Amino acid sequence: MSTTVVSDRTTPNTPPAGLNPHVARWVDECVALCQPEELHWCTGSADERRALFDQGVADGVFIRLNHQKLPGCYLHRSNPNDVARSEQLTFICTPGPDMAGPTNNWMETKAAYAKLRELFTGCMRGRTMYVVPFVMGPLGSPLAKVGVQLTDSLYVAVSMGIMTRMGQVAWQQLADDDEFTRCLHSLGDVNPDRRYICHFPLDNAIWSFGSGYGGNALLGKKGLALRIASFLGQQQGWMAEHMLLMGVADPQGQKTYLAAAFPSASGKTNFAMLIPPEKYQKQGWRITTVGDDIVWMWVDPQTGRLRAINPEAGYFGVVPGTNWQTNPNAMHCMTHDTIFTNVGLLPDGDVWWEGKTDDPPAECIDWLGEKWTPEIGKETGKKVAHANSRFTAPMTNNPALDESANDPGGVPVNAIVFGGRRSKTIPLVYQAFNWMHGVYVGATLGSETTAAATGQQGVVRRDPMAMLPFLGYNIRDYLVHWFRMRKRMADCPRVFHVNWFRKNDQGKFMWPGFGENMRVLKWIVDRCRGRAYAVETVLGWMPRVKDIDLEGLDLDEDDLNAIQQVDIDAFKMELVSQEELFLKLAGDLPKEMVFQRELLISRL
Ligand code: OXD
Ligand code: MN
Repeated sequence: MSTTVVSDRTTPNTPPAGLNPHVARWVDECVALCQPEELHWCTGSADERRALFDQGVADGVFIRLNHQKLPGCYLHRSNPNDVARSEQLTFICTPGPDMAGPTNNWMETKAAYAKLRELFTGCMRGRTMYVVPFVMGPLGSPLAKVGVQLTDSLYVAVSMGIMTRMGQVAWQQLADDDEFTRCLHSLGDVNPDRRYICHFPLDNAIWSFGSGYGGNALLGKKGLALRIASFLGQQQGWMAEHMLLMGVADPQGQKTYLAAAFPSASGKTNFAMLIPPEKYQKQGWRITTVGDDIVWMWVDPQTGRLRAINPEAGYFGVVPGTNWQTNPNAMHCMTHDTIFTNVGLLPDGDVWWEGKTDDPPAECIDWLGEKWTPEIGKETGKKVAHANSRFTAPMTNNPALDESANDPGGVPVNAIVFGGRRSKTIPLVYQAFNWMHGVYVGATLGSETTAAATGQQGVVRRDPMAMLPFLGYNIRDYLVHWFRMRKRMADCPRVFHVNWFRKNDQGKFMWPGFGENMRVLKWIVDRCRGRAYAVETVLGWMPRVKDIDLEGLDLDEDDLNAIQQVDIDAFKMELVSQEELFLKLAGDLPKEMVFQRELLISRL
């Protein structure tokens, strides 16, 4: 860990003129607690970023990549025990357990502060504390929120500069207000036994100790923009969701915006950056990205329609499997000014991960910093990159960035899409009958677990609205909030469910996915615009085979029928497996959920 004096290289390293007195007081308190050797007030300037990278290289936090090939790019290797979100160590801290609800880990507020204070005491001795002011959301947006993160991780400070609107702008947005999220973070000794990610929604505060992993340590992201914001949204009548946000321009030039919730590492970034097949491009279809992970939505009082912003300013995407075929826009994003975490290092200072190219390199250094060759890989089963290795890149690197990505007024939401990672039972696409049914579809979303969180992979778990790990309060109140949002809207988005991951009996994916998802997207957009036909089924509205364009695909109508097949017996089993969620909610199940389940049973 750094013990160098930053102020030599990144002056001025003093508090900004006219520092907000509430910030000043809180920083003083945290300095007294953590006892850092140095304080670095981040300004967000390009000079500062360069200086921090230089220092990171000197300290061994970063490896400078080949700047001829990858200008401004760096590699970071994390502690091998710290490569994913630690859901079992993530807590909602409130006076009583009911506020946190049955799906969250709960700690009593005072007990949590006492435990954490002990850990934070003196934890930054000999280290630099970075003061990182940031804004979540376009500047001036009615929903934009300011946070200040104090951290002893240079990697975290630099990453926050990519993922948020960081620096001077945050002081301007905050002015003299006391309303900012107090985010305290320390790497501690990166020991999983002393790792706690604690949220205090009633205090608008997050304390994270013992991890440098993005989802645990970049506190603007999962902590502020989802857990704290979901709580604030419920109190104030808006929504914070684990969703991508994309625009679909049709050949007439009309844009339809979709917000889509898929669980972690299940293709949100790929879908948000989709490039339509050539035929569609020629017709004039174009996809633009507003965001790939989080949306904040509110009802415009003038129109009664749902609008949304992406609170983030960058992407923290999974790299394995990403290449110029599967996601060219993500590859563009990574061509400059990107931090790669836990990927392989090639002899020429480039990077590699499984799936980047068909053939592995003859030799490289793996994510653990050890020599790797295909022979070693075969013998030991070791991978070059960690399965949850990541890229961190500014959204301005994306050639398909939506023109409204920085618009404080956000974009209208025409459709909400829920999607799981399901190898069996769940068809490619269907549309919910209405909003209330759509909420039920989202609430009962099931998905196979991935490497984005520690724990067993590939088991189906219920992940309501893909928010299970990110809810800052009781799931009962969250579902009621979703149902009640209907009353605020004069016209509400159409709701859909998709599954790109269905497999046949041979274990092969039945649908090609990636850019070809455009074919499903077109049906969704046409449904929103009243241009596409659908048949009523037990699940909802479904396209007929002829409503999905298969031209140019290696699939015939029978294949599509198989992908869309609804097996009633399998669905009855699906209902039984939903009981896992219903039992957790027990007596607290919102009545709308019970009614929707009864209706589904009666249809089956
Ligand atoms: C993420 C996640 O990193 O959901 O976005 O884990
Ligand atoms: Mn996510």
